Amino acid sequence: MPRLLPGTSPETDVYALTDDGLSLGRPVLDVARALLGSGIKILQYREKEKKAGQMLAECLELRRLTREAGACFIVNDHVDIALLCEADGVHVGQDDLPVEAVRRLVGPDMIIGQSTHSPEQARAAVAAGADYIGVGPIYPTKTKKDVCAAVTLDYLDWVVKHIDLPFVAIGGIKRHNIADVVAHGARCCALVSELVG
Ligand code: TZP
Ligand code: MG
Repeated sequence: MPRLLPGTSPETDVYALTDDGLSLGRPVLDVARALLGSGIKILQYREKEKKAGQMLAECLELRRLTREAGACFIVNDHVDIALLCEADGVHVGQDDLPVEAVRRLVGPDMIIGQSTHSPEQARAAVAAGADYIGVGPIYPTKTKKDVCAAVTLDYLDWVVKHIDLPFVAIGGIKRHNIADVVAHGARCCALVSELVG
């Protein structure tokens, strides 16, 4: 089993992502403290509108808070910031730096996650050396800009059957549907608006 998510449960887990725009005016550090205080063990910093200096400052503090809480800390998009704050991992999308290039920068020990939306992308992520894949959006979501159509539980079923790599289901997952996602084999579910909002 590839390294993933130190300190987290091997059975089911909730993967929380930050989003200042959806946090009802609360600063990201306050939201993160609340998430970690309620038992979240995987936190991704995902802030699309902020400048690099602010992102680095927030990630340095989040690294401290996640370490204190024994939680895994992942930075979205920004390999440089992930390295500078000694995050556990970095998460990239299909239009970001390719996984092989990220690996050259971060070395063998940092977790690399990649978002995937199709069987082809999932297979490519495995071949490229990703440590886990994102699987989604399972349901429609307004949280992500330029998001593709929902991949539905069908793509999740395909991943469960064909991909031997940890994966995180994401996209439109809420209190009312998370049990369905878990019933289809997801052991880790990522939520943004449902948690920070
Ligand atoms: N990647 C696929 S869907 C998504 C990301 C980052 C956003 C999920 O947000 P929400 O609010 O949980 O639907
Ligand atoms: Mg990205």
